[in-house]
Amino acid sequence: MIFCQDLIERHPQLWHNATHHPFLDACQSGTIGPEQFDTWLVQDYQFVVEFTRFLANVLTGAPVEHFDVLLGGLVAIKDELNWFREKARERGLTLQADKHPTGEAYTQYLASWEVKPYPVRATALWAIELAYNQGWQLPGKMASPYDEFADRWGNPEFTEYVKHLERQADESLQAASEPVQQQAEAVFREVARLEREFWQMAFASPSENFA
Ligand code: MP5
Repeated sequence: MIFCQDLIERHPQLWHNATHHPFLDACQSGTIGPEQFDTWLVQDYQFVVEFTRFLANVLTGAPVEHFDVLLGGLVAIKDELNWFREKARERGLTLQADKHPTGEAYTQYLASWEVKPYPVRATALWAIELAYNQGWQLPGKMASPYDEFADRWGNPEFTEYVKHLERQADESLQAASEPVQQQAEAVFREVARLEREFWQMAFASPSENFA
């Protein structure tokens, strides 16, 4: 028997590293470099495009009782994609950039999880959303213009959405076999590792990137 919270308790360091990063601290203090932030923005847009496909895929495996929450997520992601385009326009960025190898690796993992049993996909979805929900909130109130970004993933409605995702993942995990629960734990660990690498990719920009 495993619950989502058990996964965090079993891997505290991994989860801490996924949700705390100098990139986020620099957004909080307003000292993040424009290149670092822009790298994150462009690469995260690319990630969210693929994540939208993943979310749609999770819906295809879900019991009908889970549709409400997932359809709400799909509606919200439509607004989010448009919001990314608007933010890119404001900052004079093109979103047509190539994916960085780190983002490419993450989206390849996402695609590979699409064939996993529903409880594994539901756990991955919850972990990915929780990583941003916590990561953007933990440093405390962010400097402008980064406060708008922090609010997107830290606002009370998004927090509530993530709790619903947790409930649904928990429900599906309770009915899952031991091997499926083990797969969910393995995917949770991958999400935590990939989230950390994604922050690191943006923070290292441009020195270690796009050479
Ligand atoms: C999310 C994200 C949250 N935008 N980027 C990464 C690397 N991880 C998680 O997903 P969403 O769809 O923006 O809520």
